[in-house]
Formats: sequence, C-alpha cells, structure tokens
Amino acid sequence: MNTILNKTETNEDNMKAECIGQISEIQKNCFMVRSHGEELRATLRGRFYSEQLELPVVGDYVKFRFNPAGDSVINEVCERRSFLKRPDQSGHSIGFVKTMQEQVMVANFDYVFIVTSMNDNYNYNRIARYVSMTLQGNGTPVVILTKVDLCANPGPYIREIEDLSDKVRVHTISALYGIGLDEISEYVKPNVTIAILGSSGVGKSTLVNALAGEEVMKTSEIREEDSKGRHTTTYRQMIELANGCLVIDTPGMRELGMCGVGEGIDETFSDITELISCCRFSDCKHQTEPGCAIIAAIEAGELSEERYELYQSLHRESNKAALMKSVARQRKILNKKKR
Ligand SMILES: Nc1nc2c(ncn2[C@@H]2O[C@H](COP(=O)(O)OP(=O)(O)OP(=O)(O)O)[C@@H](O)[C@H]2O)c(=O)[nH]1
Ligand SMILES: [Mg+2]
Repeated sequence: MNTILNKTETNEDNMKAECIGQISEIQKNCFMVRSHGEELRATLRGRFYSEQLELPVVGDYVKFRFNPAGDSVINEVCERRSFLKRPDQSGHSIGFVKTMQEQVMVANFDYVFIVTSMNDNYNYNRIARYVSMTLQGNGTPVVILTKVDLCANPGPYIREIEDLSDKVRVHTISALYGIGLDEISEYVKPNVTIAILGSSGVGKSTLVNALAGEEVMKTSEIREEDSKGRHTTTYRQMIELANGCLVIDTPGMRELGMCGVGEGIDETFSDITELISCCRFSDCKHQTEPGCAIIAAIEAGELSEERYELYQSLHRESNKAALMKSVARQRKILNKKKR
C-alpha cells in the first residue's frame, strides 16, 4: 500500500512523487518521518495551520512530498487504525474549560504496555483508566509490573490486575536484571507496534533498552525522597528493534484524564455490562428497581460495591469531559460566526 521513496528515481521524479512514511519523532515544528528505512526531516504543509487540521502524532502514517534538498513537506495524515487520546484542557481548570479539545498521543499501535512499578506508583484506578482508553482506541492492553527485583510479594498486584478485566494480560519484569523478558517477547514481533505508557521513573526506557539490547534511550534514577521519576524522556519516540518490531517510548505522564471512552470502560468491565443487559428494565438505574441484576449480584457477593463504584465514576468522568468538549466546540463555532 505504501508508495515508498524509490532511490533509483531522479531527484526531479522524487520531487513530484508523493510518498508515505511514518512519524517517528516530533520536536516543536520538526517531524521525523521514517520511510524506506530512512529518517527524513519534514515540516507541515501550511493548510494544517490555516485550516486547523489535526496534527500528526508519533505512529501516524503521512503522505509527504520528498525534498532531497531539505525538509520534506507533509501533506496529509492517513486514517489511524488505533490511537490513544486524552482531554487537553489547555491550562483551564476542569470547571472552566473554554477550549477543551482532545489530544491524540500516539497512533497505529497493536499493544499498549501499561507500565507501573510495584511501589507508591501502583494505582489500580489509574490502570483501569489506561486499560479503558486503550480498548477505546482499538489497542490491546498489557500491564507490565516493573522492578519485580524490588518487590517481595508481587502476587496481590498480579491478582488485582487479573481481576480488573478479562481483556488485559499482566506480566512482572525486571528490565534491569533481565527477569520476565522472555514472557513479553511474545509481543515483540516484526511488524508489531508497541506503545509504552506510564508515570515517570517506572522503567519505560529501561525496558526499551532491554528490548533493543543496547542503550537507545536515556534513563535516570528516581528521586530518593518520594520515589518519583525525573521526567528523563521528554518527547515521544519510535524505535525500530533489530527484528522489525516498533516500540514507542513516551514521557512519564502526570495525570490521565478521560474523554468519551464509554465503550472502552464497558469493554474493560464486561462483567458489569453483561449484568446490566440482564436487568428486567432496559432503563434500569440500578438503585431500587425490581429485577435489577446489578443489585442482585452485589447482594450475592458476585460483584463488589467498590468495583461497581469505580465503573460508575469512570463513566461519569468520561461523560463530563465529553460534554465539556462539545460545549467548547459549539462555543468555537459561535465565535467564528460572530466574527
Ligand atoms: N531495581 C530496578 N530498577 C529499575 C528497573 N527498571 C528501571 N529501573 C530504574 O528506574 C529508574 C528509572 O528508569 P527509567 O527507565 O528512566 O524510567 P522511565 O519510565 O523511562 O522514566 P521517564 O523517562 O522519566 O518517564 C532508573 O534508575 C532505572 O535503572 C528494574 O527492573 N529494577
Ligand atoms: Mg523514559
């Protein structure tokens, strides 16, 4: 499908040809495009800015015009088969969002490695968000519990993740000591793309280095006082491993909002959605209605109240953000009309 740069063509032919490449790195307005095994510098065509088109992200396939004498020019972003997005509140506090938009973080991955270490960083609620976002974005979530060499008893963490969702798989590793890497090698295959997400300091780049077998990413020690990372990786970067697997390393995320990921939440909590479909009334609010399968499951001890509360709170948050996004969009349209 890809019209890739043909090196036998003359420069003039190349100038006319539209090629397809994949964005491997973005720094300010400079885009690195991988095409035909080479990395090219490119900038965006003016209409991306004048028409406020969605900008490419790492992992995106783009159509570009090759320029052998300097920066190539990206004309168009191809359709994404998977993507992760989060609300971008542009500096406004959550109740006062005027310009809320969604920001796509990475695209066209197969797996999302949700990386967390088994110390203060571990947060069940955050993992549930990552899983829901991944499923919503058409990827397969894999939870990677790192630094197993420092954890005396990883069992409870593993069981908790296994109980979170039947859509997620979990592995414990120590990238530093090479423990558990065999298990995850089943994902690391040619033509597979893996996006690696998680907080700063959990060992994302150390894992990338272990997979690459050399130091391709810089790493640094976490702070002693609070075990937090130092935000060593500062931009998203796609690395091709020797076997042709693509790995996207990302900067540590501070917080993770969700917007319009209702289907992903339902997929994560498929046991709850299945129960809901068994309620006697299709508009059941699961409060006092007779024949409510949720109430019955909680009473029978088959569904914990905490799990149901988490499911509801994630939906509330996702719906609220989606509403704010639509208000912001309407406001933008009105403002345009006024001008
Ligand atoms: N003991 C132990 N330390 C690890 C392991 N993996 C990573 N570390 C250490 O954790 C620290 C942070 O690792 P990084 O790979 O830089 O973390 P990161 O997630 O990429 O952090 P950011 O780039 O800031 O988002 C480094 O000192 C690593 O050596 C592990 O499996 N065991
Ligand atoms: Mg890093």
